[in-house]
Amino acid sequence: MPTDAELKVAVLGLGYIGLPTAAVIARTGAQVLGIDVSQSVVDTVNSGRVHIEEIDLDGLVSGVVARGNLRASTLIEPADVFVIAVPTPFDDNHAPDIGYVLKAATTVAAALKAGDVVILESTSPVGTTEKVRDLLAKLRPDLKVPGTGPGTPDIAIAYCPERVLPGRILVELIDNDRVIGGITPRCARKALQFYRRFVRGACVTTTARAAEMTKLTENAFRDVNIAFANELSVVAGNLGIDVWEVIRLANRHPRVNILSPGPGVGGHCIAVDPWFLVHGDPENTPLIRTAREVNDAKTGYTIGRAEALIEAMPGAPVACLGLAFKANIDDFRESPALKVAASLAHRFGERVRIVEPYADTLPKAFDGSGAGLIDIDTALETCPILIVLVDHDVFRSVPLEERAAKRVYDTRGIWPDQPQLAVSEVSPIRLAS
Ligand code: SAJ
Repeated sequence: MPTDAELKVAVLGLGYIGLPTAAVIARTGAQVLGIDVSQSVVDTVNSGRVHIEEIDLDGLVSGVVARGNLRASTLIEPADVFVIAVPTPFDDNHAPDIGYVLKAATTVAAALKAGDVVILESTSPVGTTEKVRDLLAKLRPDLKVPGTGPGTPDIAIAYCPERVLPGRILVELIDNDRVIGGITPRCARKALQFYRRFVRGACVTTTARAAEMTKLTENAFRDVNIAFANELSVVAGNLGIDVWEVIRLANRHPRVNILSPGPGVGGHCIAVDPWFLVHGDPENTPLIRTAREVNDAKTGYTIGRAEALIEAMPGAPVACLGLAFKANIDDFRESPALKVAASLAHRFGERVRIVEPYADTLPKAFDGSGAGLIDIDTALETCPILIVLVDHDVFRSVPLEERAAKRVYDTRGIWPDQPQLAVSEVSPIRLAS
């Protein structure tokens, strides 16, 4: 293996995972080339700036670009290690689409030479790394690929899923344990040598298929557990019981640890990845499928509860607190909070005001609704109805005296001291999928 300074790494896909990964590897002194299909992303990175918000990423990227350790391009170049970090979306039937992965592998094939290591990091259905191997074998018959017959292969191919949490990406890229699955044990060992250069957490090797399923399992575990909390919140809501108090009390049991209910599950991982498991074995995944359906249905349920509260006070202004898919980030993609707020805005028009400290303007979903963007102080002064949709710190810290007289639907449980609505004021609503 080359020294850190000699090592050439190509990272395909400069998104939420690829760009931080490229920058962290560049910080070790390696020569990193980031590849992206978007010229504007390439130009932004080459000027030392970032196109995504992530804590400390801007400083890191500007430093490694200035030192010449990170460059970006739309075109592939030879490298020692190729890391594929492109999206894996699903279609309307929840079937995974690995088209971007195969396209990236085709790009890699053009630059591949004996001795290289190819690593897939994108969340992928089980069997994808083998499909990458088969494609490379087809496109490069001059190279002996692993797992296709006797003899030492020319290249190594492995799957190593990213597991970082948005908002903590740079910390977790270094500190989290990594699961490294090789097409063969030798492939896993080659990939392990690469990750040991920048990962402080333990690096554990296995097969590519087990590593692929491990990644899907982690996010399905979280989805199932959030679904349990969301189902409880519906039952408790219909009974007029504070679900947050019930969860706090139940969690005092030494072997109970219930997650938090909310307006649904957002982001591009937990709401997507469990479907890859369901699609792989539809007849044997009733629990994982139902959890997905419960979490999706929680958004419609939240809209129904909020509408009932708003209708009970005709004409009163309503503040929706938060649009992001989770606390303290500016990411609105697949956000249940945004879906709830936009639905209320289109139904109740200019009565609805949105508070989102991470937005300068309202997203397109509000076009034509009449809703406006205001700050938290104005909301507290002017809106008798508050719908809490995101647990941003700035909302959490509003003291009781500023909200005690409000009618509040707190979908995130950020204000445990808030007076509860009487059972008679809460209309029972079915959680319909
Ligand atoms: N949520 C709840 N209740 C909870 C926890 C989360 O309603 O108790 C909601 C959040 O508000 C949000 C959604 O779930 O809408 C997802 O948020 P998250 O913080 O659980 O996860 P992500 O999507 O930001 O990141 C997840 C992480 N996976 C796990 O924790 C198992 C991260 O480590 C993965 O790297 C990431 O998915 C990914 O890229 O797969």
